[in-house]
Amino acid sequence: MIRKYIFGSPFQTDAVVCDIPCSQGDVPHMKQENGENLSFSCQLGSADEVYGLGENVRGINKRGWRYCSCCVDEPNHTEDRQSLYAAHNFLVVRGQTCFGIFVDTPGVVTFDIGYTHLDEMTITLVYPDAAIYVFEGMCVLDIVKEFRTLIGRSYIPPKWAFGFQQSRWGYKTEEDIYRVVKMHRENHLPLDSIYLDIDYMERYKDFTVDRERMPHFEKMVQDLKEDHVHVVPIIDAGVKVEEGYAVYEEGIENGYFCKEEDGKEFTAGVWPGRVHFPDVLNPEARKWFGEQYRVLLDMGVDGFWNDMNEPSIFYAQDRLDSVIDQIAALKGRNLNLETFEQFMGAVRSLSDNREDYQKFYHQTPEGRMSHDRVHNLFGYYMTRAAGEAFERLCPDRRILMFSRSSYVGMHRYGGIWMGDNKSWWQHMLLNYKMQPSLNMVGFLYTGGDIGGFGADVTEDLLIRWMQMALFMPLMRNHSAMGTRQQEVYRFDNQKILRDTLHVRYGLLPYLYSEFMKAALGDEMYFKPLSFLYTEDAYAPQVEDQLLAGDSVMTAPVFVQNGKGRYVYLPEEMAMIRMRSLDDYDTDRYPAGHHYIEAGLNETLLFVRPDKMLIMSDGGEYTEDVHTDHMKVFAFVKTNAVYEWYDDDGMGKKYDDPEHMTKITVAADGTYTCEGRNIRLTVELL
Ligand code: MIG
Repeated sequence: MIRKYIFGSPFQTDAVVCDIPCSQGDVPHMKQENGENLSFSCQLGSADEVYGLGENVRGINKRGWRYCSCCVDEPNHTEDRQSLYAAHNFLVVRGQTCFGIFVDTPGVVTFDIGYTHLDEMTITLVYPDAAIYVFEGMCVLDIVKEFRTLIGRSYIPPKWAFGFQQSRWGYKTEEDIYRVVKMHRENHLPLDSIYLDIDYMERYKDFTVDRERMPHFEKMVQDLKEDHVHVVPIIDAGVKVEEGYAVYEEGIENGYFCKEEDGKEFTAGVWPGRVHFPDVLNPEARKWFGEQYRVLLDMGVDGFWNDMNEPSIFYAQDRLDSVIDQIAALKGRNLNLETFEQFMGAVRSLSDNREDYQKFYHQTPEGRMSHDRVHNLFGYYMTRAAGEAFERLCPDRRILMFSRSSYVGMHRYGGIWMGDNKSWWQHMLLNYKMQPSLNMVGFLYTGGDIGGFGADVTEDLLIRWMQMALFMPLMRNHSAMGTRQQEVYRFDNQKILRDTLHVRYGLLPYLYSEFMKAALGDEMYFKPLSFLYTEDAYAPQVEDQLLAGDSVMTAPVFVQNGKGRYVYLPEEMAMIRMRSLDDYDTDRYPAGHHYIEAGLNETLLFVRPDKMLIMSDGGEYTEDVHTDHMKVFAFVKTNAVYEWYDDDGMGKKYDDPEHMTKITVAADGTYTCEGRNIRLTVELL
């Protein structure tokens, strides 16, 4: 049951794809207040749980903190933050009553979830214009599905994007790129793609290639493709201000950049120095910006990542000028506590200053809008620009696309990565917890930088992180310039990392199948235990175990020097302690709490009763993974059935029933396949 309420005159965000009639009267479950700001509150029962908000800090149960939807380039994903790169204004309250709420507004929204008062939740809108949707259902999963149906089908990447991907800010030349790929291939470390960060561009200009560093860019893309490796370049939001640079000149000529009150282009500083922002909220400008991706598509590229699109602002030109004046005035003075604070404050005020959002405008179909009013849409619309262009330019082919900033609705055009995490054990756990929250709001193709972006990784952290990421759809190792090099071939225990990677390629048929079924059915791929085991009183407390697809529960080791971990089983399960594709042991555990050993080279997987995990024999790239023979780990009580989805991984005929194969395994280990005929080796658990 979905109800829609309109407040003021909301901006059409296109988050929602279904037209539903508006309800009259009050928003159910919430008390409305029209104070200084429009707000809605409700009491929380002591046992109520609150889920949602997509990409944000803290737990899966969001209770006990205040969060803010204001997309920001925040490199510190610590507990004291309130916003990261995204605005995902969807929550589900589960308690005496179960309901969901989606606040569709592109301005800033705050969520006080038991922060000011332990037992109260208040949602406050900075601008009182919004469409608010309320969902009622029997359980969280029903509500999520209602919401997901409302916002439309999630983006589906090409199959190769489920392989292992290597990235680092700091690969500068063709030689760098070839070498990284060669090191993977030579050491039999599976790989499907390699990333280009900002250094491939000519002076950080979007849609250009630095021909000194990469003189044979097209050939490199082609050579690597022959080696089954896809090259994925970064695109930044800001367009460099430079005479003679075609993208800049065209944008100026046609008025496609965001402008200030007086009509001149708004100038910010980012990587290239001064930039203008493409006005992606203006449909014509969006189309134009999307067309630019063609330059790289024509060079053979078939994947992109959109960065800095909160948009990140190092400085606004006018503020920089005034700060420089303020600082100059301090020259020669004996700075004390107060004046030094002034100095530091002035410098700190430069980046991502919300006041700057009021200085520039978008030319939207609903008229001119201050950026501040629509701030949270920028990353979404930049990625939409690309997604719409891909539909026009290569309608029958999937292109890999993911973004840093996002809003609900963008999930139809691309995935996201979780931004600049650090090489911290805590961040591995944080990224794990984000997965189900992101799935709730439609983002299925997601993942965090494996090994951590900032700070120096340790070998054991990388190993544990790789194990944790075995089921993350976007499995990418990425790190920042200046940090310890963290490609898998840099470490002593290469065998563990290699075996883990081969396990990933073994898992691909299951992972892809579960991802596709979740995408096509508007369901969650990663679920917290409490969503499935709704009657289990302990399950809501478990935030370091997740269900990955329908058959498997994962329980990674999240602490340094951990030699195992406590695992909670809401029902009897069969464990696979996996060291490599052909080295593992198995055991059954009854429901309850268990301490289970897991050495550094071991990953714990749990198979649910009457479910199975199908595994290929592995491969060194996705096309090398064959499915004519598979191994089946089946935990059969009476009869285990698996619906296996597979397709060519490139085309878009997703709903063809040909893609489904039904595998049934009986208690004696005999099996049948309906659909494709595959040879199975059954291992009863
Ligand atoms: O402010 O392009 O999150 O993945 O390597 C840094 C350089 C800009 C931030 C991205 C990160 C990327 C980096 N970018």
